[in-house]
Amino acid sequence: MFPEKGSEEEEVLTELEERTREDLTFDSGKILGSMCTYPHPLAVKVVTKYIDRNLGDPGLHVGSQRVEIEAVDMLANLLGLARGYGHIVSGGTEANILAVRAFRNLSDAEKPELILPESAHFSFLKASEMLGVRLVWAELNDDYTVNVKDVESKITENTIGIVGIAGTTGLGVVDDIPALSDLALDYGLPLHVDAAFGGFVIPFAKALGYDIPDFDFRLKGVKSITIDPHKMGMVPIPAGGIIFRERRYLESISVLAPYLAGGKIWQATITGTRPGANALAVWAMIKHLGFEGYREIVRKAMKLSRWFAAELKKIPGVYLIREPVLNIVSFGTKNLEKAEEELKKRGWGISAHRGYIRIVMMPHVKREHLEEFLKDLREIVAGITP
Ligand code: 0PR
Repeated sequence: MFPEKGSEEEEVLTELEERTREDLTFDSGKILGSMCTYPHPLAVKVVTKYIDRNLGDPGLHVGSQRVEIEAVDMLANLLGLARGYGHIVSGGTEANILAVRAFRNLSDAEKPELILPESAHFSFLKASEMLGVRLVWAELNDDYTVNVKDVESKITENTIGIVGIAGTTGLGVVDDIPALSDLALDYGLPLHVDAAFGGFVIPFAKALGYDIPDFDFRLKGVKSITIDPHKMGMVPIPAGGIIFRERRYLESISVLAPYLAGGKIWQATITGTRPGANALAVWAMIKHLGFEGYREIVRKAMKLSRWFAAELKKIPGVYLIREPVLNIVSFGTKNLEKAEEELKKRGWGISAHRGYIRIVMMPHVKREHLEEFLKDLREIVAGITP
């Protein structure tokens, strides 16, 4: 009910504290299955300080707009381009929708179709429904990468583009983007890479010597990339990223907003009013951590994931779905549903709804949390009869 009278600030805060008591928090170390984390303190400071900035009316906040453009350029730079065209958006969902929208708008296909791996994130279902683009699913190989031959066999005159994934939601697998890029170039189609998760991992993991396929704009067929600062970038939600190789993609999805207080603009994002603070936080985090800072975060996460995968293998009745590629480890157990239920009862923030349990080594996940988890898992699996 909408209260007639207001309450004291203290009272409101106390009630919220009570009401959110049952939330799991990242600092508890119990959230192992999320791609979010506790944001970096600097990013929190920046968001608080610039909370009123609205990039939906950039003419009012010209400085913030310039910072957003620079943040996009720095992301483009990380991904192998000197200059990129895009935005800091609400998340990977919006970024993927914008890419599909651009591909559709630039195509003259009568019944637009998008070819994407069976491992693609559900955000493409939303894009499909909203944009009237039919999804054509490509099969996966035994290692859960997309089968490039199957992708090729599904290209028709209605194909508007191809999607590859650099860090799948379930397993953190990186598709053979170089092969997809070649295919896209051969057929004159744009390739979108969903690196919502992997974008802030792969460049650093590669620098650390991990053997991961190329996935970014260095491959000429790649025309757009989703890269989310609110995942491994340590920026508060909402902060997604969409980067296009060329300006025309962004132009193809821009609509005119002629009357804004700050003046007329062309707007490409789905959201109108949107947080400038988070875009500033993306910029601030990149400036603050630099390549080296992110590389160290990724070093720890990758090392932890390899250790964790090795520990899992020692548990009878537990098996890896595949060797980890990034800092995601997914495993199955005998009687998985029961194991999930028991783990949840012990307070663990995990899900087994895909037929396995996914553990994401986000920066808040420490070895001691995983040791606790392994202890519980061992007990639970030992107690479950097949
Ligand atoms: N693309 C990929 C490859 C993703 O993994 C995700 C999100 C998206 C796009 C969409 O990003 P947004 O959620 O930012 O729109 N993947 C996570 C997942 O489905 C999202 C998530 C994050 C879910 C934290 C739960 C959670 O606690 O697992």
